[in-house]
Amino acid sequence: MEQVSKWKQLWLSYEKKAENGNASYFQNVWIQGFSMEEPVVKSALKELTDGALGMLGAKVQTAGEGENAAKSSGIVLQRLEENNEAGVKAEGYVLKEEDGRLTVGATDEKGLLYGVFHLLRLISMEKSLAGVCKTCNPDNPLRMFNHWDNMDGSIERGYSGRSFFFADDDVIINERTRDYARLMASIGINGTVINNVNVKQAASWLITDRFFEKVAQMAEIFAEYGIKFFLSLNYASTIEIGGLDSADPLDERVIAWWKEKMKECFTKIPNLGGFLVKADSEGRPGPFTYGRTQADGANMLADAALPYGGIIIWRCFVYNCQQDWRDYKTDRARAGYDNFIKMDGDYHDNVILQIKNGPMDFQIREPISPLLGGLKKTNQMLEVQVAQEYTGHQIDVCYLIPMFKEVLDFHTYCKPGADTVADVISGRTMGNKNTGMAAVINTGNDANWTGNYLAAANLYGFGRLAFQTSLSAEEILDEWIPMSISTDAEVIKTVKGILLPSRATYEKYTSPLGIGWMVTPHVHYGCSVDGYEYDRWGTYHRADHLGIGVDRTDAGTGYVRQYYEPNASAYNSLESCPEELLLFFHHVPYTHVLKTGKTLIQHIYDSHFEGYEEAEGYAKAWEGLEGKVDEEVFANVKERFDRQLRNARDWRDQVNTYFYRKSGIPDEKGRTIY
Ligand code: GCV
Repeated sequence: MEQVSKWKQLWLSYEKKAENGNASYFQNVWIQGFSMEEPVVKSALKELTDGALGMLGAKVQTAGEGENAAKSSGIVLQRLEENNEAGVKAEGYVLKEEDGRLTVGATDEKGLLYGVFHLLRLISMEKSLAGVCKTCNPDNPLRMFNHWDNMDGSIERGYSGRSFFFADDDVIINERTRDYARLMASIGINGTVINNVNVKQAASWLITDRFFEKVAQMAEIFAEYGIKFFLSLNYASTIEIGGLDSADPLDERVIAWWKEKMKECFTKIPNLGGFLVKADSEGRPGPFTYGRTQADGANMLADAALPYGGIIIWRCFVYNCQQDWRDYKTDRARAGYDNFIKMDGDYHDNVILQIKNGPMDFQIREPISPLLGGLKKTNQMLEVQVAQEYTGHQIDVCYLIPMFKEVLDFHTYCKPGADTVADVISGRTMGNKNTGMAAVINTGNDANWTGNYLAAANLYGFGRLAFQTSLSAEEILDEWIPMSISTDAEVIKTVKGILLPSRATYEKYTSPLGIGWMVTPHVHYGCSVDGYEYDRWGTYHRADHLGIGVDRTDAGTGYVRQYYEPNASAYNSLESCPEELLLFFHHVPYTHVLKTGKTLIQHIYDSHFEGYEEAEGYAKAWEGLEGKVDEEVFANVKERFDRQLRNARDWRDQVNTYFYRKSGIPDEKGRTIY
């Protein structure tokens, strides 16, 4: 359903902005060392022209290649030598203004495009370009979006309409394909996987003549914006579309089939970067069926893709989803590490292991996956979820960048001086290049792309953070709000006041202290404290009348030992375990006293009452923006807040009631619990 038509270009709407002396630069635009015919350069020029006209009413007077640039005032788009004074590296850029001349310098076309988008960002934020001097290089080599779009048009865990890549088992190419590519490039995304990792039915045929032509056409549009095209693969393609009876990675027939298939794929889709694979996970086929390792499977595909420079991104979300809840020994949290650590060093150079930020599954609070940095000789990529599967379905406001920052800043202790997750996935720890960040993304065909207009802050924020991991959650909002909502200082303050603490608020009214889940099974929205307690998914809270939590210490499942010291010991002890993760690591009595001086049960009550009140506060603050922000945006977010408050109230009352009934301990403050 079309909801917010005016905002369909999100932060690239190029609406009129304050001029601030910026218009004059656009009288002359010169290109030096780049070809105007090169597709990415063409895109950069088009953005510059459209942006200047829309935001400043300025018409680009001269757009040409030439030496005159050295003398002229205006904008110079300049190719730099690889070893340049400004320190610009691959895909990076420098912006420099001097005496009325503004240079955007880059060593390659992608860097130039990103530099142009940076320039437009400054205009959109109503900053003056005078005196600007900034070099930016991407921190992560790969900055990717993963779409879980199915070919029937549905989106697994999608909360903003249908797919804009697929419908009725076919590939869609329309206006939105290019709009999408522009938006992605504007935040530095350089790779996209368009189909769901659960590859079934028609999607298995994406790597065949049935779809090559359309897929190549889409990939070509992405290429114009410097975005490599990726597909999710069905590991059992040899059986499902290849007519073989096996997918054994060591079977010569399987190897030969993939060699031919890769040749065909990379020839027919020139902008193909490689493939993403979910194997041996949640019913998907994989090498375990044949008694082979994950490395056997990944390496076989990688070898076949190698002649074409292709990479295989192999997911580590491998666990037993047929667990018996009676079994206290098996611990799903252990599974990723247990399945992948043994082969550290065996994965070929064009394999990247893609690791979810936590050991379970994108909960509002989890520890960092011990595989990140646990692997010391293997390319790693961090996977986060911008789609709000467990964090409010883009109904509840939940700005996720603070959580992603925590992940990136986490010290794994894998290598002195280069041990944060950001170090590991940028390649700083191991000096490797096939690394980066991927996000399961929150877009759909809703006119505003993300369902809740405020959820676009997560889309934007992920891209910006993947490019520059040192940006703070607040700095990202300082860009996104003026570009997307309003440059009015009061509006910026209010929207920031809603978004910045919203993750903490969501955490307060949902599951406490790192235990996670407690959601309506399968749907994953709305409270159901025992929803997953007696199920097969390995997702338990183990609450009884005395306490709650999973013992993952030495005395329990031993999961803590997957971390390096001092993390392992810190998590192992009740005293030193960070309290926000207490119930993830320990089974704790309700009477346990926290550092705040409150008992655990009182903390549960207080945080749930607080969380609801905070959500009410945000809804009220948003009401105050009526007339100050675009009407459609206002109405869209207001409607979401109405639903968020109903959800938060249910969570508050169900969680509090559940633990009151289990423990029999009343709320010290005598508030209503049912
Ligand atoms: C794409 C969770 C989600 C699934 C998803 C899976 C994954 O289990 O609920 O929808 O499948 O993660 O990451 O593969």
